[in-house]
Amino acid sequence: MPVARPDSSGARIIAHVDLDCFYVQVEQRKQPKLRGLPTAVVQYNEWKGGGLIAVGYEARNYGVKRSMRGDEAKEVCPQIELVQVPVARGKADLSSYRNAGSEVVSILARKGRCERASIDEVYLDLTDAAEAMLAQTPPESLDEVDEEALKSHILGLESKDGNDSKATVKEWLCRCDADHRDKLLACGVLIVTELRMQVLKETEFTCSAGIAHNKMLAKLASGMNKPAQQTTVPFSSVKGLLDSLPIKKMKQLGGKLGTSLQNELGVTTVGDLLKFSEDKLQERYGFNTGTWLWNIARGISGEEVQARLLPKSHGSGKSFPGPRALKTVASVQHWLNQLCEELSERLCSDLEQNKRIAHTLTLHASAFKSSDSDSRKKFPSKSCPLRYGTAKIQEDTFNLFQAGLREFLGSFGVKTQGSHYSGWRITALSVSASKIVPVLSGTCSITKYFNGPDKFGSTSEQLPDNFIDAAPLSPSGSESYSTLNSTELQNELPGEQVWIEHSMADLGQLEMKANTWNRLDPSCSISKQTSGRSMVSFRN
Ligand code: TTP
Repeated sequence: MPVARPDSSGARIIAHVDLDCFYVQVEQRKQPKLRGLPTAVVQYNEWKGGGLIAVGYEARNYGVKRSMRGDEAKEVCPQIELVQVPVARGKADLSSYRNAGSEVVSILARKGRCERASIDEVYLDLTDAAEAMLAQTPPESLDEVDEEALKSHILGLESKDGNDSKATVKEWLCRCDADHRDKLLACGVLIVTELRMQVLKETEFTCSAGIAHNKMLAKLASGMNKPAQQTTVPFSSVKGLLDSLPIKKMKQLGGKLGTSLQNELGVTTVGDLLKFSEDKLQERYGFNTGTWLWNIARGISGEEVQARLLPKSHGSGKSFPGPRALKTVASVQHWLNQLCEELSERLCSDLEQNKRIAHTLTLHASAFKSSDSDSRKKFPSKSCPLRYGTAKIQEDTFNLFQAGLREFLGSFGVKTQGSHYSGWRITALSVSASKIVPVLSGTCSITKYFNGPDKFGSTSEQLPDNFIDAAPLSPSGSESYSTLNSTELQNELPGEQVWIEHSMADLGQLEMKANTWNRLDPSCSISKQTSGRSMVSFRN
């Protein structure tokens, strides 16, 4: 459930930056001949031309939508260019998109605290940069304002006296009589313009942005004018914005909570919430959620921009819809091995590049019993401490699968071992690594991560990963960047921790030398730097 956080005392300047038709832009950069042409990216699945996962703006003008398959898109736009998602290990490979997202993040992070919210979305806290600009070069002191900044949308601002909109925007940005909040916001507009132009220059990608006094409003604004535009929400226009905003469009209200507000309180827009007292909302939805609802109706949100450039978890998944559902243990093991290989590679590069180590391995699956395909029973998610090394991850994941399958079949009263009963089908598999923390400098601490006491018997905990969330969006590989929203939490399958026996008894005595790393994972080797810090390198 959403949690209310008090609004911070001073005015903040928060931006939400969202890349436009992201996968399409990445593919167009790879193949410049596609630029300007109606283009879409399709999933790795040949059926009816594959499902569209990203649609370029030229194609949208012809009526092409993400919900279509390639064949349908060709009907509405015969000249459409369909690009297939890159493939590796028999499944989609999202690494080029992930890396492209990282390029953008590294540029945006130059101006303020930066939180990577998804593969192509970033929140920025630009308060300090805006305060500094206001103190040194306030917009009112500028003779010229960048043309791109003048194209900004300022909510609630109307052209007057026959002025064209650029002149009106300039006047708003450079007002001497504006209050401190609006002056800071004007600085935010100029800073975000500069950042977006820098992203375009360095990466060739366009992005859109929302600039406001909190994350919630910035996120709402960034989608209002796309592509390659930015929208600002002055304090004075917050009420107008929320009054007409359909309740389900609000972040965290797209799911059950939004439906409950609609059905039980007759709320259709966020503004309708203003009719209810905080007490009433608390009485109906609990203390925290009640206060949160009362706050969002007024555009209040104290949620901080977290300093986070790296994902909170890594995941690799694949779905097997319809006739492709898996029905043998061997086929499940085959695919788990592929997924684990990808996960292990990503864990190793995270360790190498970012010096981070993951602690928890989780398996999620979707399944049904062949004689009972309508059943709502869910395959239980299972977790265990994560051991580095592809073979170990594969072994542990397979054990998690077997534990989950036994429990899943048990829920139907089937007492047999999963491998001896053939009446099950698997329609999706996903394996993820979470609880990722920095490796403290020094070899001892690295040893601790591999052999520490928390390796076994750790307690059951809720994990930030969520198959329901991650798999349908990008069944091929996911990264979780931010905390789950309420809908996701309501759907979340907590990963149950499973005790797995390993022959690790000797690891405690191992010294952290290069050959030690080779024993931990033959695919990783370690070299000692002159500083005494350890570096992991990888042999292919
Ligand atoms: P979005 O930001 O939702 O969309 P977009 O960037 O394609 O377009 P827009 O300009 O409207 O923001 O998603 C980012 C990328 O994530 C998208 O390019 C492809 C991928 N994606 C999926 O793979 N599956 C999905 O269901 C969605 C929504 C996105």
